[in-house]
Amino acid sequence: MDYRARQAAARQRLEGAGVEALVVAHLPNIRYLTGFSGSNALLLLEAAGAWLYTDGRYREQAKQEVREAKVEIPPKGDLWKAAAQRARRRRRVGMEAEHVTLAQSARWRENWAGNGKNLMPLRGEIEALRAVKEREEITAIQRAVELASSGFAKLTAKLRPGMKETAAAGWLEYQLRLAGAEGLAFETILAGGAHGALVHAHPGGERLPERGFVVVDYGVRLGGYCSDMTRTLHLGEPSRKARAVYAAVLEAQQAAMAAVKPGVACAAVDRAARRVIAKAGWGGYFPHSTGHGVGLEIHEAPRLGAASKERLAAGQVITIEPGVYIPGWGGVRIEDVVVVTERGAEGLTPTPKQLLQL
Ligand SMILES: [Mn+2]
Repeated sequence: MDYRARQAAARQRLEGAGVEALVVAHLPNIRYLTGFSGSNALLLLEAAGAWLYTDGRYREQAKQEVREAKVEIPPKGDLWKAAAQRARRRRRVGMEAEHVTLAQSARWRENWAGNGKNLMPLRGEIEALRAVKEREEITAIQRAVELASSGFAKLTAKLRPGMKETAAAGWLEYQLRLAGAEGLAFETILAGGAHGALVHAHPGGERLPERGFVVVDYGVRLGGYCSDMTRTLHLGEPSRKARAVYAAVLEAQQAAMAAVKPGVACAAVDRAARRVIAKAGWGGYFPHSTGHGVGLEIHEAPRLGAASKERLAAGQVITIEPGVYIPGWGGVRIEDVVVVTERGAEGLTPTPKQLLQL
């Protein structure tokens, strides 16, 4: 990973925003700019250099991981005071408004503010850089996606009607860990029958139905990068309605993938999926956006929803995941990770998408 180039790009954005320094508080952004993966840090990025503040627990880890920044471990763990004092000669400083608490910003002001100084709330500066992936990042995401996909076949070999959702989810997660996952990218969603109609259902004491859909949405972390996939399988013989709903979601997913191209509005990709589902008669049953960027975080820029203002760019890695959720009946969602290339969407998820009956 080229931390020097990333910081150079970040400094250009600081210039564009008219600030002399940026206080980076969001840990994934700090990791992106310096390689540091600890759970407590603050980064001060200036034209002349970068200072990373952390605490004594991370002395050794910071030595091993941090690139292109000076590491400082302030006494009493007061990262905000130390960074503010370092920046005291700067008059215009940007701060990550979406990632700083009121208490932290007050601490900063106590140790920095003076006459004519300007603290500028900034949003999404580093996130915008992170949206477009380097080749090495795409490879890391692809590895995570392939590891996760390998777990799906192991799950389907094990799933039976009557199995508890918690047991099924736990078995899947254990297989992923055995295969080398560093962790899960988010809490696994595994929900059968009517429970699957909740978009973010958490596996509970529910038992999988004799006959009905099972939604499985999960991801792993590998090399710091996340994967994200959803497959919906059917236990027993699918009804006509079940086949129709599944076909509509699959067609919507393919329509959205076909709409992916650099320069295309993210909202247009969302519309492509929504149009198919509406035409099939389930327009009122698709309550979430069509996808999101994935990388160091499970949800990152760009967002692919009706209200998105962004446009796709080559090198972005996004999910495409339309769904239909019918209360009291069940849900279907199909989700792949794709890379935006000049030729269109390049799918990374190898698991087949035709209706799987167990
Ligand atoms: Mn997702």
